[in-house]
Amino acid sequence: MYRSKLSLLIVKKLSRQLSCKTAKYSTNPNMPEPWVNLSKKVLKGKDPMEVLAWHTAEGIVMKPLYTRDDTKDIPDELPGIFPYTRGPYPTMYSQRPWTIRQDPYNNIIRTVVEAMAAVFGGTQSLHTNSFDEALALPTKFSARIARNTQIILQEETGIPHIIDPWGGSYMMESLTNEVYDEALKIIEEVESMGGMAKAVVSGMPKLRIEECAAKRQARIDSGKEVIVGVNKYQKDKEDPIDVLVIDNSKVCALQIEKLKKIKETRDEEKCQRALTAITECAKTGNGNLLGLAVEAASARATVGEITQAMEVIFGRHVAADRLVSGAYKSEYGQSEDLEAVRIKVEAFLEEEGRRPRVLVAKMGQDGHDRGAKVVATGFADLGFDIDIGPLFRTPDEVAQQAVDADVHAVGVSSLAAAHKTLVPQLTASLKKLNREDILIFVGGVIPPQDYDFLYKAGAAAIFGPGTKIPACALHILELISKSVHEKEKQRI
Ligand code: B12
Repeated sequence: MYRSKLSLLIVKKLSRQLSCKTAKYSTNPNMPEPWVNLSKKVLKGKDPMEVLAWHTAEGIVMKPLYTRDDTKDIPDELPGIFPYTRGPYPTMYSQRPWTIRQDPYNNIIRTVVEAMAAVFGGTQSLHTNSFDEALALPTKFSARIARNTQIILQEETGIPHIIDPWGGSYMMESLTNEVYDEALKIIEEVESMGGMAKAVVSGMPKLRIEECAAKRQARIDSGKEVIVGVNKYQKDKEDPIDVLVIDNSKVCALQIEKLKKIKETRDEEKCQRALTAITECAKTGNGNLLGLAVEAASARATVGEITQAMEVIFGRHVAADRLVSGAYKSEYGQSEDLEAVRIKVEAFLEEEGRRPRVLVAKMGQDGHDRGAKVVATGFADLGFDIDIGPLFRTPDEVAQQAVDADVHAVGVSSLAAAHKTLVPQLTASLKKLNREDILIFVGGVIPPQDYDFLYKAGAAAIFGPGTKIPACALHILELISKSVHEKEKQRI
């Protein structure tokens, strides 16, 4: 109920801001008479529905008061459980940095706040992260806490039983409005490019995401944005924490076994016919590729075979690797930290005749490229020469690219837990090419208990989530300088 003059003012201001049309009282009869009378008194005789109702940025009419009657006509079979009338918004990783490895129990608190925000916003699909998310796949212990976060919100707090708990909040609605306006600008920009498909081909959406990630990293690294336990209130020493260990080779053997069984037991002729139909459709353009892919999958063709059937005609997509430039440095602002690294990079250039050169590589089936791009952008802004490899490379391909570009080091970004397989293979590939002198360092989601293994397998340094880029760059520069000097000594 809006009793105070302040709330009235706020609502009026909001109404103006959102340029709302007022909804018709007659279409919303469920407002109890005593409330209407009281409101009229406060509003000096004006109809509350005329004065107080407004449209949200999404165009939903918000009445000044909701009662139980408002939900009585809502069908039970609405998606989600309780009547979520603010629209279907799946929520995952929105408006958040990322779950953090340092002082990881803080993630439980972050997740509660984020989950509550999502529920307040009327989400219909909620993902709550496990507190050990930046270390590995969740354990049963951490997954249970993540799950219980949802159940507690659902069954203990009562929040989901209120249609719009923040209804009337100036802050919420003006923020929503801001998001709406900003999103609309991007949508219009995409439209002006000829639609999303064309925008994707141009690389624009990806570049924007990367720019945003690089800026955020700069805000965190410079301490402008506080992450408790990472850039403020850090612990002197991180406590060891139990993480889920998965035996990669066992999973790989099981998967191969499963594929073998499928191929042995399927109707091979039917499957091949379905795959040929896909290739034919790709060639002639006649037919529906998606429908044919479904048919092939029903005939037990694998995803690899289905995409292969198209690849013979279309080729395979390789994303263009363009690097955002300047975003990290400009967001970080003038600082001694950055200047110190930059001066050392310039000194290296002076001494060696070229800048420290690093290939940032992604191997295997790991498609997480944000960290790799953030690091590449940050390093380039600090004066490094950066090559960035495409996704899904084999260790041999990465080694070849490293040798061709004559880099000082390969920075492997690994988030999908294949580091124990791929890093030793990369070491072997470089050795095969007689370039063991090229340093390997690794970044990403690497559980601390794997560090020793990786050092033994050839990694010169390891950097996890929360890595501060200037410190990391300085460390790598020192390693490169040391290795270059050793090489020179050997030559003499
Ligand atoms: C965002 C995200 C996604 C996005 C990725 C979008 C993209 N284009 O990158 C989406 C939603 C697509 C996704 C998909 C999947 N994901 Co995911 N994802 C994440 C998440 C939440 C954040 C990763 C991220 O971008 N962080 C922000 C960047 C800036 O940080 P960063 O990469 O860690 O980089 C920092 C450091 O690590 C380091 N660094 C990183 N690389 C390098 C390289 C060098 C050279 C150096 C010096 C430093 C360095 O410096 C950076 C700055 O500090 C992580 C969990 C987490 N909190 O880390 C899971 C996570 C990586 N995903 C995971 C999984 C399982 C998946 C899926 C398999 C899920 C599924 N079943 O489909 C798929 C796989 C997709 C694929 N093909 O790889 C798991 C991997 C499990 C593991 N390692 O054991 C994680 C760890 C979550 C978890 N605990 O379960 N994911």
